[in-house]
Amino acid sequence: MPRTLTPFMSINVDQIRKDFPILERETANGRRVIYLDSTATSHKPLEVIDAMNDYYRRSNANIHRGVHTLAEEATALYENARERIARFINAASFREVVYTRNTTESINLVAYSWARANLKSGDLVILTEMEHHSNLVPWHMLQMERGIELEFIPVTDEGLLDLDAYKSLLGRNPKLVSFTHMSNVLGTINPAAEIIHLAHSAGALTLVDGAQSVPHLSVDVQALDADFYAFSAHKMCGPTGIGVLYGKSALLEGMPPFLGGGDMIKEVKLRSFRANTLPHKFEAGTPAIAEAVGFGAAVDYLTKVGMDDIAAHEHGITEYALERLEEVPGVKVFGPPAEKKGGVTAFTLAGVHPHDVAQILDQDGIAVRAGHHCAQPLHEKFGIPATSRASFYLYSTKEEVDLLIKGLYKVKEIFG
Ligand code: C6P
Repeated sequence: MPRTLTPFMSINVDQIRKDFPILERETANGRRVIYLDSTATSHKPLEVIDAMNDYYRRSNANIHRGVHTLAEEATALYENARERIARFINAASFREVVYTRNTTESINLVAYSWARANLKSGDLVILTEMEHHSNLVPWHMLQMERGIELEFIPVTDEGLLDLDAYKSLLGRNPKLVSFTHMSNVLGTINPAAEIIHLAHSAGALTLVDGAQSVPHLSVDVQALDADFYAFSAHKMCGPTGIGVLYGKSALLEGMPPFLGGGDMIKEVKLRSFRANTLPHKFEAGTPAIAEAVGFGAAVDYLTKVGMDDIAAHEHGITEYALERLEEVPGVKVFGPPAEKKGGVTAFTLAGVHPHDVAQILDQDGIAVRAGHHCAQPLHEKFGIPATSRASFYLYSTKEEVDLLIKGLYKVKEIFG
């Protein structure tokens, strides 16, 4: 039997679930949605939905352009959200918080702007074997274009980064170490501060893919000493269409603009332009204004609940889920034990394709993701094409884990 897990008491889940209207809905066959796919995207609380709704009802206008009441109000809302997001990750200044579309665009911004200005043929970029495609393909593209070299910190059988191998790679004078803070498949929480410290000692800069860490852990970019840090609003109770690239201001100052157009300039002549100050230099064109407002509401919401309490709650759920999954004959879980991971659990069920597992679970309203989760090389490393993945967030419950386990027994019954 599962042991008693105190972390479940860290937040009042019943109360929290009332904030998320979507958790009330039923699927076509009348089942309550059991949402175990927050790693793909999280649900949005009423505070976020209402903030965006209010923005369109009361304040809609373009920003940084008009002097009329609505334009000034919209600009203030957009910029005020940036300041709250900066505080949420403890950036030294709002100037270090660049709005992008998502984590993918944030990483591409570094690859296009910083890397194309600073890397030449033969320069080494260190990645890891557990990266999401968004932290692989931009570097593949640069490798093809520039002839940079790529090396990968290996993943151990337990699903951890091999730090001894990393230390050896650092002897090859890398220019950049770019790694995920938390794996979207294994759930592994990587020792980001140590990885960054080692990179700096070897003279390399660091870019952290925080798509899975910022939503689930308390992240302090200054304490980590990260040079660049990327994340998306939609995985942390905020809307789709907006993310952040955090960068140390000295680095961002020295980088050429990414996209050219309105708002990113100070002055334009027929044959030249002067770029705007930070962070606007990297924000060309009309941005996602309502989404920034929603993003601000999302960090307020997470702050109110408490990031440490959210992490403790997810830890409790994950520990319980791992124990219960182990009970199911034929289930193989990938990744380290609960103390080294966040609320993501990828698994296979012997003899059943992960897509079939997901489809049968869906008949009972249970939403898990199946596939390679945009981490194909990691799946190849483990010799499998795909996994099923259950992931948890602040609104996940122990009862939902029980329903997942019940669903897996049903899958086994169907497949004999
Ligand atoms: N992972 C998943 O189901 P975007 O799409 O840009 O917001 O995030 C990309 C991304 C980058 N890094 C990591 C570690 C991620 O998990 C993701 C998104 C989702 O696992 C969708 S593929």
